[in-house]
Amino acid sequence: MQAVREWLKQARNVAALTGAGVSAESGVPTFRGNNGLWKQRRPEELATPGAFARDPKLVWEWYNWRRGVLAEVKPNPGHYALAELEQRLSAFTLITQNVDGLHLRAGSRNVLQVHGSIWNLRCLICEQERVDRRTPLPEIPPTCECGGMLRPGGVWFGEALPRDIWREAEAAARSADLFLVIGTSAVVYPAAGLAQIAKASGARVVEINIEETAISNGIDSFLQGPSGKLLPQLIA
Ligand code: BJW
Ligand code: ZN
Repeated sequence: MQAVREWLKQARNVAALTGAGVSAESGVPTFRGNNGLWKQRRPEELATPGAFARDPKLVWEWYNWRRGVLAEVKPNPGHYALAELEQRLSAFTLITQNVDGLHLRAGSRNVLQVHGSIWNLRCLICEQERVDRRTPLPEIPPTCECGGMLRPGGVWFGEALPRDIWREAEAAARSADLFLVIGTSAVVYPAAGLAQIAKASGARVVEINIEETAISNGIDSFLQGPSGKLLPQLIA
């Protein structure tokens, strides 16, 4: 921890990649943890265009449940520590795989939501996007004024990430001299590849997680523990 604090002090350009683990202490279930499985279904069975085409109501029930959970929770000290870090540093980019919006609620401003937002809905026919924060939604699946079915706005398996946001994320990974990887299993690409991009571009890579992950070997430091505890310690 002491060495990482020093690296943070020396760093001119810091980027962080967060995953579901950063919101776990707020009470948001992770995707691959023991409590992450909704009705025993893996995310690969629900977060795909094929699953939605087969059974839109089932996929919407999953999202309705998650939206309901999110309506009840608050950012935790880990989210607030990252917002504070942005205030202190001249260059800080927060790249998040999370669709929950908790970083924004904690006050982070330079946030790249590479997997979109759970509060955005998109029409399958006219492709118009809208924000809808109602929980539960009054109608499942919800429909657009044009009559088309609305889908959740997040990025599913097999879909491209939003192009401009992804470009910014890659650029942030390339220009960082310190790259933090927090609360992600680092198995979902291309987001997980940002750590390798940062490393190859010369950054120190530090991981914060309660357990080792797919990228823990070959990074500069692994801090084991909950991010809601370790992030406030790191910036203290
Ligand atoms: C704590 C903690 C605490 C707990 N403190 N830590 C084979 C090889 C490589 C890639 C592929 C492949 N086959 C297919 C692919 C591509 C695929 C992929 O990566 N698949 C792998 C699973 C194999 N990727 C894609 O399809 C992506 N698109 C793509 O590649 O497009 C190509 C393309 C180009 C051009 C045209 C068309 C296509 C898209 C991926 C989209 C992922 N979507 C989801 C759903 C988002 C919407 C929603 O939320 O509803 O994103 S799936 C889900 O996984 C979600 C998450 O963002 C993502 C990552 O999960 P995350 O955040 O890491 O969560 P967990 O649960 O896995 O981990 C939590 C971690 O926290 C754990 O490590 C815990 O230990 C830790 N933790 N408590 C700190 N208190
Ligand atoms: Zn429409």
